[in-house]
Amino acid sequence: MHEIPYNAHINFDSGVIDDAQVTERRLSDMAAFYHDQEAVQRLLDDDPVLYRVYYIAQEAGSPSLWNTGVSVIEPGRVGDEYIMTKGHYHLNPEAPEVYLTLSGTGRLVLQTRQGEAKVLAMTPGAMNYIPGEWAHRTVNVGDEPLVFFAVWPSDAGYDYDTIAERGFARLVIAGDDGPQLIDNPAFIPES
Ligand code: S6P
Ligand code: ZN
Repeated sequence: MHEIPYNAHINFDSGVIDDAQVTERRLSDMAAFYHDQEAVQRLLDDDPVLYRVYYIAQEAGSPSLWNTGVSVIEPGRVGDEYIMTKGHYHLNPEAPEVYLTLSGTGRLVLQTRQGEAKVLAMTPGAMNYIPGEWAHRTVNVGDEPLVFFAVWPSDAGYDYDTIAERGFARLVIAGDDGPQLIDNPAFIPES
């Protein structure tokens, strides 16, 4: 595989990478991922964009080729749940990932198929290491967009189905005193 050096520019405030590809997720793309379905129905008419991912992908297939990207998660809530990503396992459990928060305030929710769970803080400068076997979801708990850079091997792949079917063990919701971590009553463990 012939790799070509590249130079890209990230706007640290908006998260936009010039000339990158973009994936846009609206509420309708992920309605089932939120636990308050009445709140989802109330918001579906407007169908807001919840997050965008600007990315530069290498050809899939080799762990030595890395994809890079910036995710921009909008602030706000769906019911008492903060706006968040779908979350996924990598299909390749040997493909890890690194996140670097550029702006905003978030939580990185992690779990393994064996039932271990962790939640890490995301504030500007936070560097989060995600081992290959850990599912990962980011949650914007602040009032401004959560913007973070990510780098991951091009052979990682995405398993969204497990999360769609079983959910995450922990949810980040808005409590009286700010973000609060609760057990997800609808979570279905794998083991
Ligand atoms: C890719 C990496 C991120 C996410 C992005 C959106 O491995 O973890 O670029 O794709 O934050 O999240 P999701 O769960 O919708 O892909
Ligand atoms: Zn990932």
